[in-house]
Amino acid sequence: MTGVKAVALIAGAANVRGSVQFLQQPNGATQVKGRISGLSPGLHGFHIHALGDTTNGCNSTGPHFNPRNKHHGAPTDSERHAGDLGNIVAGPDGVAEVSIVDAQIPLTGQHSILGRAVVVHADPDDLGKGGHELSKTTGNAGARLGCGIIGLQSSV
Ligand SMILES: *[C@@H]1O[C@H](CO)[C@@H](O)[C@H](O)[C@H]1NC(C)=O
Ligand SMILES: [Cu+2]
Ligand SMILES: [Zn+2]
Repeated sequence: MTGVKAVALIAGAANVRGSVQFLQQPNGATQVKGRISGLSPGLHGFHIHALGDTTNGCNSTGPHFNPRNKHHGAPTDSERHAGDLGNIVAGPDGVAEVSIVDAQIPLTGQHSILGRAVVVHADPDDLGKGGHELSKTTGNAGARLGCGIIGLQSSV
């Protein structure tokens, strides 16, 4: 199914704010576009987490979305969580422009990301390769600075 659109409004700790849009493409991949401000300059882990629950802030959004029971990895790895979108990069102004296309985060079907959360972290995601005890589960990306629940957007 194409033309499905979703949006997540990012909020959380301190001044982290933003908006991220998801567009399902004809080939089944999902285009992710947005802008997140209030970050420290540099790399920040960026993932789809399993739950759309912000009862306890971004901490309630569960682990990385992982419907195929894989280890954490890079977006380009075959061994990766579906939710592993790697890192976004904030400039000196603390703003990250998000532009990603990924084949494992559909907006329809059994492994849909609708109703789940997108999360931006304090630290870089080591993409599973940092040798830290958390590398294979979270990429050791640190605190959850901001998040938003992925909801359907008007299709016109
Ligand atoms: C989320 O978890 C972190 C790390 O455990 C903690 O420092 C923070 O206060 C928690 N945030 C909320 C809203 O509970
Ligand atoms: Cu995450
Ligand atoms: Zn992961």
